[in-house]
Amino acid sequence: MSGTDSSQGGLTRRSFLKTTGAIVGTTAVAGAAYPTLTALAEERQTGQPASSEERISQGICRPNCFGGCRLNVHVRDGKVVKTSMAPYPDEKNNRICLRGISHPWRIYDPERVKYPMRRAEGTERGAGVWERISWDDAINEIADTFMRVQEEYGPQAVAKWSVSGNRGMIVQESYATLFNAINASSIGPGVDMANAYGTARVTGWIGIWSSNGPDDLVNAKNIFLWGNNLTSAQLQEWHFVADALEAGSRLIVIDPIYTQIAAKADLWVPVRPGSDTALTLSMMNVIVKEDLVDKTFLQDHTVAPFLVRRDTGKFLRMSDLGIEPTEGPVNSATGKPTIIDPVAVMVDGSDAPVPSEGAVNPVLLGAFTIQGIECDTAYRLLCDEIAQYPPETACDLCEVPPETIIELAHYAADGPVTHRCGWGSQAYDNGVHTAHAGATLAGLVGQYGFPGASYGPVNLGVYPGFNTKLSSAAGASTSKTVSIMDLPEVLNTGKFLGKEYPIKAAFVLEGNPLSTATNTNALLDALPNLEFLVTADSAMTDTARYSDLVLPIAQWFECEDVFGGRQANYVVHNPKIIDPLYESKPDSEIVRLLADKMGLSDKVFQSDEEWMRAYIDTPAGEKFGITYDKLKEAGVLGWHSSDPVIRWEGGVFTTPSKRLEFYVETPTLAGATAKKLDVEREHLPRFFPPAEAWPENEKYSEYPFTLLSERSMYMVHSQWFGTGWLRELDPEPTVKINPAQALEKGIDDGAYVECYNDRGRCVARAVYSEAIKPGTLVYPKNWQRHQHKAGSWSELSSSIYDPAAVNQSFMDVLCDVKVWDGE
Ligand SMILES: Nc1nc2c(c(=O)[nH]1)N[C@H]1C(S)=C(S)[C@@H](COP(=O)(O)OP(=O)(O)OC[C@H]3O[C@@H](n4cnc5c(=O)[nH]c(N)nc54)[C@H](O)[C@@H]3O)O[C@H]1N2
Ligand SMILES: Nc1nc2c(c(=O)[nH]1)N[C@H]1C(S)=C(S)[C@@H](COP(=O)(O)OP(=O)(O)OC[C@H]3O[C@@H](n4cnc5c(=O)[nH]c(N)nc54)[C@H](O)[C@@H]3O)O[C@H]1N2
Ligand code: SF4
Ligand SMILES: [Mo]
Repeated sequence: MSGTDSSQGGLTRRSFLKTTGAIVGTTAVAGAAYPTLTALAEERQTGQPASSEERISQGICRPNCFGGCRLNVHVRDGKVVKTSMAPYPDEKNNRICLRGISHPWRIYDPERVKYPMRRAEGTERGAGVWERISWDDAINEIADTFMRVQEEYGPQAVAKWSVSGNRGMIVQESYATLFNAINASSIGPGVDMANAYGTARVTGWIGIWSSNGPDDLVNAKNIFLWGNNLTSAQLQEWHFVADALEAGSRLIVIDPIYTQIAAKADLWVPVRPGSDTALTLSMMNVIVKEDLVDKTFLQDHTVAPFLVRRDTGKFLRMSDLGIEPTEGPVNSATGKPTIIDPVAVMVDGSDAPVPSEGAVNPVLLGAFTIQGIECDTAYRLLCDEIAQYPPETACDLCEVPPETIIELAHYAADGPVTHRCGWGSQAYDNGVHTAHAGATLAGLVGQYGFPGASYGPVNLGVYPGFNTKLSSAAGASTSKTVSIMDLPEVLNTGKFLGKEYPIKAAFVLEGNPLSTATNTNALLDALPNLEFLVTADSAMTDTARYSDLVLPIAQWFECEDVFGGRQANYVVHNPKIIDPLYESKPDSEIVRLLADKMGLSDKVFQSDEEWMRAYIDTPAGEKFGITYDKLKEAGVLGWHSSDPVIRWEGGVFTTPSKRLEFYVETPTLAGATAKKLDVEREHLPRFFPPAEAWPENEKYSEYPFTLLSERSMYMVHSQWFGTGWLRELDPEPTVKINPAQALEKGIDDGAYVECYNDRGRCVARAVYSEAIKPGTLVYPKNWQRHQHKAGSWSELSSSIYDPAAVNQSFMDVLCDVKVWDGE
């Protein structure tokens, strides 16, 4: 049982319950008898009452785990008694996990937020003393405060603050519409962007992640998993890997930790945390040295032969040589003709440059001075970079023996090869370069565009038929997105990008940033500058606990929504299966109430059905035969053939040149940030050590452990944190430590230890694990603060990020560990 509900930071259970009005949670979690569930169990034991017939409806499970599993929701006497797997039309997508079967607990969780609640007057934020209020009062207070704050400080002073918590479309659309209408700021979540931008700047953008479909793994001869703990974090995908292993694929896992999936691998490579880019550059070094490159692919499908000007770092264009650009077809977006100004390349035997398209056998490796302009081929620049990483040198950086680097290079060149980059190696400062390097490595050996060959994180099929412009139809917000890493500074100074930028009120939805973000002490220190913080959630999360107002939202089976994409290429309808419990309301209704109160009723749809129709019934959707009526009738409709998705077929990319642009001509920022981008360092994949977790860092002698997080299969981020059925299996926060190092520190297996650095601390139960690389500590992330004896993991990480990706550095963290003294 979850007996870890300790007192800390004012957020004690007892103070939480000590309220003026009626309040959420009359049953203690610790050791409690869970009345609702006990009642359900009793009902089951005594057999199904004759009067109660089971009704089964299909819904969709939709946390951000990429799964998107269809579920049968079994209802008896108006109560959800069970959830089970519901089939997709193609059985390869059928699955459910332990979280999926524990929805009844989540729905009837005695700790669920049941009523709108306001922080009791005169109490501190986070003190946990709440007053139950009416919906009218809650809506009036939010609307009045938002209008007052905008009047006083400008429209940007209200911020929409979401992270990744739910993939329902109407929830997202409805809030986006409202916050666009009032020109609110957004807080950028700063998650997952380093591998997204690292790959996109090389291959071009086609949605956030773009590897081949998981059912294509079986076509790969060699599968590399780079920091991708698939058996915990994409467990819905494991069966595709198992199929591939059965079909004879070789599995190579690159991870500092001997994870469950590493145990299934043919080769496990315990790379030093934060050094994948050095390893990848070294593999390329071997590939070039041994001439394993795919020369034709490099010439025809990459920018390798493009000439790069030494003076500007830009591609040499024919216009630089006096050849006037010509007009191409009209661009439908701008209504203007495209300008065709080909990039110059050299071809064998010629002494003058020619346009790249149509050039036969262009020179890959060379330096030229053309009309006085000094140039190198992009491939030469790449080779110069990778020449710095022979295996003997790289070994010192990545702790992988030279012979293993050579072996890895041979596997990477032996196609078809699939590389899956997870989110581990990108969660460091400069993480964007791991994906930039990886995407380049795959191109060097031509591993794109055919079955079994791809580089990227998971494939997320994003249905192209939805009207994704709906929420900004009347205009996008004129205010900015402020990344969560910049937020403390913006709140503290009232400035952003050098200008006045006060943010005074925020509305948190689909996120629990005070648990899931980095450096939460810096956030907590800055939040007093916010006059008003509202959270709409069904769980009393860290963020809800720190808010001024908490709104109870209807959970997924209590309202209608639509879901598209993720790891099955289907659009799924989720009907309202039971009525919203207690006083909870669907998010879209909350939006309507707020809009009404703020005089914006005409900006929002007056019913979910209208919203769904406007979102689903599009000309693009019609081409797929998908309409709201058909979807509601069928429950699930496919939009892709049952063949695996293959990305970049024919070696055609979505970059400006349609080629693989491992040399990035114009590196850009991934989002609005106060930081400047050093363009020079971003053209090519380069190794930069982590900003903090590296021996050269001065903090290293004091804090010698690199603190890594893992995804627990018992939670999706912080969701399911209070689910009793899962807490019986996984009762409290833990941290894995290598036994040899634990002994040195006098730490017994199972003892409470304190992990700490100069930013914060966290107390958890030590678990001896030989699977842990010495020098690292590994914790399952996103337990709530009150579930720890003291502190919280998110206190230890820093706000470090690099502007190319605007991504949080979850793993770039140093700390030390000691036996907890009970304080
Ligand atoms: N159960 C569950 N599933 C989830 C989630 C969840 O919270 N719970 N979250 C979902 C989301 S939003 C995401 S983004 C994905 C994340 O999916 P994954 O990235 O697969 O998940 P992690 O558990 O973070 O795994 C990262 C792995 O990287 C390793 N690692 C750390 N540093 C390095 C390094 O420098 N190099 C290499 N090669 N490896 C390193 C870690 O040891 C770990 O095994 O999971 C999704 N699925
Ligand atoms: N240490 C560490 N921290 C990490 C990471 C890591 O690797 N290590 N990974 C990061 C990554 S990749 C991610 S994506 C983030 C995820 O971070 P978050 O998205 O903040 O994580 P969740 O716990 O899923 O929070 C979602 C919240 O939304 C609520 N919610 C669910 N459905 C709905 C809905 O329909 N409406 C409303 N209003 N609320 C809803 C849930 O109850 C939950 O409290 O975590 C990041 N945090
Ligand atoms: S939590 Fe994810 S993997 Fe589990 S049932 Fe739900 S969607 Fe599927
Ligand atoms: Mo994520």
